Amino acid sequence: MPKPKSTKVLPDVATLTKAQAKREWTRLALEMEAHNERYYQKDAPTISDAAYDELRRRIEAVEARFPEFATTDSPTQTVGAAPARGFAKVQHVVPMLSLGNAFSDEEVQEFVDRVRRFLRLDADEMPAIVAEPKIDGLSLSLRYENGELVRAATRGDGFTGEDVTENVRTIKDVPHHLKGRNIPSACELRGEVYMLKKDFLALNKKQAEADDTVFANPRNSAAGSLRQKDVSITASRPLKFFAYAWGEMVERPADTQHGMLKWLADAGFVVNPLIELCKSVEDVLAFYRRIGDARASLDYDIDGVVYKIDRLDWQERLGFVSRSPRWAIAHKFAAEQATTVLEKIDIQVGRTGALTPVARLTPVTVGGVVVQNATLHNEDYIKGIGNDGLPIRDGVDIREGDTVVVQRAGDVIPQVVSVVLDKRPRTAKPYAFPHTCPACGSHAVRENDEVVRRCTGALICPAQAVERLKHFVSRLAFDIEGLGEKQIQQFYHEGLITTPVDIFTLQRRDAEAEQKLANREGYGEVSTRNLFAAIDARRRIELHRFIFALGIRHVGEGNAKLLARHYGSIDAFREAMLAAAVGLSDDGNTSEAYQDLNNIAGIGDIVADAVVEFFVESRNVTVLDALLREIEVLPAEKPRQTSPVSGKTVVFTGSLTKFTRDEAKAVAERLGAKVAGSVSKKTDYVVAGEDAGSKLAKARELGVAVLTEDEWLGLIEG
Ligand code: D41
Repeated sequence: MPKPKSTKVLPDVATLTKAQAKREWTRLALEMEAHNERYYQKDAPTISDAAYDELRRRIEAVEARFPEFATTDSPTQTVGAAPARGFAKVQHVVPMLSLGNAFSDEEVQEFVDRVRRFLRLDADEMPAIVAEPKIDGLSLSLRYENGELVRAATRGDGFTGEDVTENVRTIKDVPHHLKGRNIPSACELRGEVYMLKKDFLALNKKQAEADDTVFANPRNSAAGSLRQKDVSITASRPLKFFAYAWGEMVERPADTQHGMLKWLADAGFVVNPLIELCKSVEDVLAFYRRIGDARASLDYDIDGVVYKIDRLDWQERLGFVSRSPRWAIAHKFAAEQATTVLEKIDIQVGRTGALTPVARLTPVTVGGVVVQNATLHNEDYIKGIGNDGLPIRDGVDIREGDTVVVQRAGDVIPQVVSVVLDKRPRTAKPYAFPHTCPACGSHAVRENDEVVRRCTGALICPAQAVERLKHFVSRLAFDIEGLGEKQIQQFYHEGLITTPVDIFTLQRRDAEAEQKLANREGYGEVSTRNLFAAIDARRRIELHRFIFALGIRHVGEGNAKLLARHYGSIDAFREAMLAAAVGLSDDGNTSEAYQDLNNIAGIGDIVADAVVEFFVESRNVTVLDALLREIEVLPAEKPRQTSPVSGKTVVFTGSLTKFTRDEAKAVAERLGAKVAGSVSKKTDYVVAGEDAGSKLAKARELGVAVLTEDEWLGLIEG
């Protein structure tokens, strides 16, 4: 049963004991790692850059107090994440550094002061600084030998990236041969791959129409487009490239940053035309404001500006600390915010059944973009509890009618960050998060410790239908040849297959249809016949595949096998689950059927609850029964029936010395015994280890046979 979540308020780092700090550090490190993976490997961040920076600052604060935590595997010491699988790894000859951040004018002034102190410049000497818009794309390193492009690699963790040479050759802005004079015999040139905002929108539109991946922002779209195994897909995507840096460089063609940029342009690269050479901190800050004002009207996303000391000999003297150069810094833009009215909260159901609340807003311009919708993340976020990297509101809930502050942090989906309580209408009521799925009406549940509420209508929810059908025909489930994800998508959109049952009635319906499958574009007699044959071949299916195919949450291949082995037949499974579903109440589930399910070795509360929830939704059962009229589910290999304990109910109690509780349970079940948690009249044996207590007493009282561990072993081996 879901537990209410408590309000989390982060304690001040300065007040933590060392043990508390270590726990906090571990929590933050794990969280950062997960975000890194989502950002770098999956191109699917779930928090804003600002929230990520906040996380990073907190872990840095912990490490500042306890420097011993800052080990080499701390996320503060590693950039990005190791390369994703699928592409060959490439070592960067010169590592790709990361950039320190400045969030205020003062921090920029401090950066310049630091540089001047380090270089011991005279009081009146100001280092020239190149200011560049910071493109929100992904960095790339290009290796040229004798002027020819030989290798292109993503940044990866800064040391090792992925080989994307063939993909990069399709980007028009990347020259295959360098032009002009002063071409070094070998060099690594670096810059940012990005996508224009308008190209991103057009691509997403096309993707949505094809029911293909829709990207959250131009950056993810650029990353996803670059890292395609099929180069022709990359070639079809409008990727662009700005050059701004270099790694290895055998002979250097210039001795300033701006000279190098000029050389890059002469060599055939696109260099951002907004880059400026600044002579004072005032110049630099004026540039920051000008670019900030122009941000919304630029054709591409930027998330700040970068300042670099112009003289390369000074860059060399300044060197770097940990992974960031002392001679450069990123001046980030604050997340853009605006105030508006939250008119209504809608619930969207994702492809996997997650219920996500969305704020419908009175349209408002946030940093030049009109925002009408914003994410409210989840149920707890609306209540103002929990944080997980999200803005903290300490119990202030969000209500329909509230005036709210909306934030757009460059790349991520706009979010509601706070409520203007002074403007709360007197009539505003706390929002009641629905406990039923708005797409299908099924019960929507939260698991222990999960913030997400999910629809349990696995087989009937239209929001989840395509995903479920894909799962249903997948390799470990029904594995129907010729009926893959693509065909499922197509059939679904044409209304030919909307539930799993439709797969098995397809041929019958086709026989009666006017518009035959065989007459369709892309189909013919042969492929239609093959498809029907492949479907027929799967009308007999093993129980564990069938259970897996149902798409019950947490029931993967392994758990499906455990369930199949335990229940043996689809009828037994179905009956038992219906009995357990009836026993479900708000204070848990005490039915015998549920206990039996929960007692299966390897099946815990979470899995048991998920299976029962599936059966609580009677329409799932209707679809299941309809399926069973079309197919035959083969019984599972039953545990040995002939063992001396098959069919017997056993209770283990006390501390066992010959085997662990789990082992004892697994062995007993393999031999066909049922292992129970408590002693009743139905118990056949109680196996008592040392210090057995109340269960042993109960057994004696009821006259149940009590065995020592050795006697039990003797029994099962005999
Ligand atoms: O436009 C950018 N995203 C950008 C990123 C830029 N204009 N200059 C950059 N310069 C560097 C150094 C100073 C380390 C050569 C960068 C980055 N780094 C960078 N991007 C991501 C991590 C580091």
